[in-house]
Amino acid sequence: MQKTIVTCAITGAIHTPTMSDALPHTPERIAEQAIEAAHAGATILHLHGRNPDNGMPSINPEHFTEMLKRIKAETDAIVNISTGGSITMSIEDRLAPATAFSPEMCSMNMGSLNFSIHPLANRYETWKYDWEEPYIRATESGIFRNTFADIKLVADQMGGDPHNAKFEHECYDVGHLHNLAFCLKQGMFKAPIFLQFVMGILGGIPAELEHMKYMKETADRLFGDTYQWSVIGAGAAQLKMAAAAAQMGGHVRVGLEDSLFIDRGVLAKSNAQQVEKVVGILRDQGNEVATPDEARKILGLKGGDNVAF
Ligand code: KMH
Ligand code: ZN
Repeated sequence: MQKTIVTCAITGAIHTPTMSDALPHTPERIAEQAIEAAHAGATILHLHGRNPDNGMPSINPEHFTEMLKRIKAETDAIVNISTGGSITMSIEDRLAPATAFSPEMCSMNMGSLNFSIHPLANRYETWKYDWEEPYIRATESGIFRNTFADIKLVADQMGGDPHNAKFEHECYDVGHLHNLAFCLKQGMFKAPIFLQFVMGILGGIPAELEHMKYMKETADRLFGDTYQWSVIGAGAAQLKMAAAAAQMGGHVRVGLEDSLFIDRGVLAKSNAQQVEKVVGILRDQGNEVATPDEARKILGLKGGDNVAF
């Protein structure tokens, strides 16, 4: 059986500092948690930046420089830099960190959606920083914009020379797989493609096993044997979806970007704690975790020496 690639998404742009003390928001803490996650078995580290003063999502390359250097010095993990930024940012701004550091991988969001986290706002009475509550509530009327022109821009900037990055194609619903099939026909991406089924975000497909099966069947029909796939079960669905995906030949993604929890109602202490737990589940059910070099072969990556950090 093919080995399982474990992605860990360390901080993201969904959760805010009030929601968990474990969520890292300085370059030092993001680097520390990423390194611990890699040592616990994470093959790919999916990274966003944060402003160290207040934890706001950031695309300022200054907030990436030190963390990327430390991660590269202390791990062999594959670095994947988000081009999703946060849903309020323009596509040009969202590209800034990936174009500055030329990682082996970067994310690529395959369609627009009502990416909404506004129900979370009612769980908190006080907030650490003033920006957090309006940021969360504003998603009720926000759209995470990823038009075909936006997708083409990311493909043009990151897919060919000089960056030659492999994309993590974030697909939040079945239609996004069809968007990707259309783009492939235009010659925008090289095989093997790496799909990330993002399940359980309000505005996207729910995290249910029937839906995962249908996403996989659709991908089989559209992409044949030219693709690899992984799953994000957002929130409480994280480990259930990961375990099921691995049994179906898929890869898995965990991390505090997608879920703050380690168990029902129990906040995770760190990203590494989630990685340890999923690696244990994978081993118990007979899946072997891929090393970074094994994943580089599976995904056809350019190699960790060909990055700009
Ligand atoms: N936070 C995930 C649900 C990106 O960074 O491009 C989606 C994501 C997007 O990871
Ligand atoms: Zn992300």
